[in-house]
Amino acid sequence: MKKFVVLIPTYNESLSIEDLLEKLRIFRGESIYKFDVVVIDDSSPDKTAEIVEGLLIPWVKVMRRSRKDGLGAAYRAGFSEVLQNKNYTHVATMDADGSHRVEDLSAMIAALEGLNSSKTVVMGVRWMPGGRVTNWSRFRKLLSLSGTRYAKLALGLKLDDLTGGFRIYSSELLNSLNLKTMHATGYCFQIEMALISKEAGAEFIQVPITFVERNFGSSKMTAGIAFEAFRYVTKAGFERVLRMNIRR
Ligand SMILES: Nc1nc2c(ncn2[C@@H]2O[C@H](COP(=O)(O)OP(=O)(O)O)[C@@H](O)[C@H]2O)c(=O)[nH]1
Ligand SMILES: [Mg+2]
Repeated sequence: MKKFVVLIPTYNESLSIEDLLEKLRIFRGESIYKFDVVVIDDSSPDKTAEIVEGLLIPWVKVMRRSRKDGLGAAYRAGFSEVLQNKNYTHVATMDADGSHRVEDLSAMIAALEGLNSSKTVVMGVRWMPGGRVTNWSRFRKLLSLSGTRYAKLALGLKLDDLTGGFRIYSSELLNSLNLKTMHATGYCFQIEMALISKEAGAEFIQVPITFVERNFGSSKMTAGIAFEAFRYVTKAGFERVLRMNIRR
């Protein structure tokens, strides 16, 4: 029997997190999978962590971190924490702001049935037939689409949404990765995870999702975060070409 834990990184998500947890509570009640949730909070000044703890939901834990340290660092710390619990067979990741819909999570869990390997990644994908983005500015759409296309080409990854963070990893895959050698702080983390998962021989399945831009709070995306991803992909792409030439 599969046992899931859902990781939700938060920074100033006090206006969204309760709604998401309520939707997860309803889904959990109907599902055969009694998953746990870990909210990874970077000491949000808007007291996101205190709000979640105040809800006193037995299957929801808060992992408090001392300062805002980026999405990548939060996820790496979250993975290390939950992998200590050997009961978890799968780790799902999703945003706190309502952009990742609980309805799509159930389709992603169902997609696991079609996988054969023990090292697996289910990718929630906006840029494939059936996938959608609502309420996003043209600029954000362009940034996400061109970022994915560039990374796909440079890194030779046959995946259609490399910057999104709605995924399910098998614990066996995560345990085989050396998370300590990863450096990405921002959204580049998602690209790096896809790349090292592929290098570890993971089997991927893509599930179309509808990404709904947040109604409350604000995005933590910055030009610096986008540039970090561009620099990472360019460097990793050159290294890949060099390796291919050496092998010839
Ligand atoms: N713990 C933690 N979470 C973060 C950090 N930056 C972003 N997040 C969370 O990551 C998720 C995605 O961030 P968001 O700002 O919505 O990105 P966007 O959807 O690309 O605009 C949200 O749940 C954020 O609260 C961070 O530095 N630390
Ligand atoms: Mg968002």
